[in-house]
Amino acid sequence: MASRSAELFARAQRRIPGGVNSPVRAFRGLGREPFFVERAAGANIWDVDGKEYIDYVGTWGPASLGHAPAVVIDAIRAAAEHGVSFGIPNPYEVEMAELICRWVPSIQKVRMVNSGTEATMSCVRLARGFTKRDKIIKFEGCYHGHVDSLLVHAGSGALTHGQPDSAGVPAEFADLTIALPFNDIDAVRAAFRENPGEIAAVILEPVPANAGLYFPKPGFLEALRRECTMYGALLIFDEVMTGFRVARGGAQEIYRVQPDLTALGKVIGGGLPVGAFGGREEIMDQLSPLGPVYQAGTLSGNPLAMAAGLAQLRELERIDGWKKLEELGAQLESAVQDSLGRTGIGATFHRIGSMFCLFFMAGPVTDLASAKRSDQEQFARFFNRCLDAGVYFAPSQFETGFISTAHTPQQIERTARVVDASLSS
Ligand code: KE4
Repeated sequence: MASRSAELFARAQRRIPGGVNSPVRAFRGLGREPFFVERAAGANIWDVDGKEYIDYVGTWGPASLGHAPAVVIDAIRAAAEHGVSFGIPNPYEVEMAELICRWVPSIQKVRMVNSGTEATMSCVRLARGFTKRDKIIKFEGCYHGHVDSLLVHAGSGALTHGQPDSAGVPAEFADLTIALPFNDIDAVRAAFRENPGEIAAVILEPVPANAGLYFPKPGFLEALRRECTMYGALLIFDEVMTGFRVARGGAQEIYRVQPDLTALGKVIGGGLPVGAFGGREEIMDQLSPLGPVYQAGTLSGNPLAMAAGLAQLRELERIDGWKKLEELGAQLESAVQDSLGRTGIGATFHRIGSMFCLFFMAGPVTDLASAKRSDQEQFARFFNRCLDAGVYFAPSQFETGFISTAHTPQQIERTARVVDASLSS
């Protein structure tokens, strides 16, 4: 008899393109159909056929406290009793803005939006309005959501599905985007020299996590900061994934480099649709209604989303969640490295805090080109073995895994045994 997931997927494909509302969920290239989720709690998810998994996707990053944490559920319930949406300024928005500016010193003013895509899109428009320039530098493999001008050499699902340059983006848009290899500061310097006075901003994930996970080389972020300052371009950190996850102040706290604008999302919403962008006051004040750069949103600052995000962020601070995430991440890394040493498999494990990725290639992995040398068939076999054993990793070599504070050392230990068996078979 067909599983309920299979029945639902058959129905979904008749009415939803590819049967999914976001391509990364399609399990393409894995030789299996996606499962459908019934419910999630803590570090676990259950599919509609009753199978339980330890979850390392965490709804792609937002679930830093695990799924459905009581503090978030209670906050949503309390807020909902006073109304679900207003379209009118509400106290939650002020509390969220004050918290973000307190935790991320480079952000003097911030505006709420409803997704990471909106956050990066708004950063780019604001940078163009502030500098009165049109060109943007991005890096191959970095993914900044499905913004037209940033779907050029993009990562994440665009990369997984072989569309790093999406159809439907006019050449005129793409021509204004200069895509360079990550970690190549000479290429950045050359681009600035070849486009004098034309580059509005450089946008990047300070820790790229959408082509698998890899890191800025020592000095790279500092050099970008200097080049942008020298040429009058804005430095934009897309911290939709790293914000509030790798540290309370995000990657910019760890690497001590201050961007001019920061895009945020995921963790900030406690699982509800939230994004935000912020930065220097003189830049942010170019936004309507103060300035000429228009940006808006019916549901921006939605009270339920703000209440959920505030509850999650405050709980992370109360329990020093970042310390716990580091401990759990280190436990997983130690076990995986032991397995790699014992099996002799040419694979590269990268981790920062609770974010991790296992590349099926010997390394080093420092940019998209090296990440793409991974053996995707070996990844697919590994992913399927782990899933069959009840461990759900991100369903693509070009994604990143996430641990939550709800994961226990015992679950990490069980995961390590599943990983070891999957690598050994
Ligand atoms: P959303 O529009 O999906 O909320 O955020 C876009 C985005 C922006 N910047 C970074 C660094 C991101 O990682 C993302 C979205 N991440 C993907 C996972 N790699 C979301 C999963 C999906 O597309 O379904």
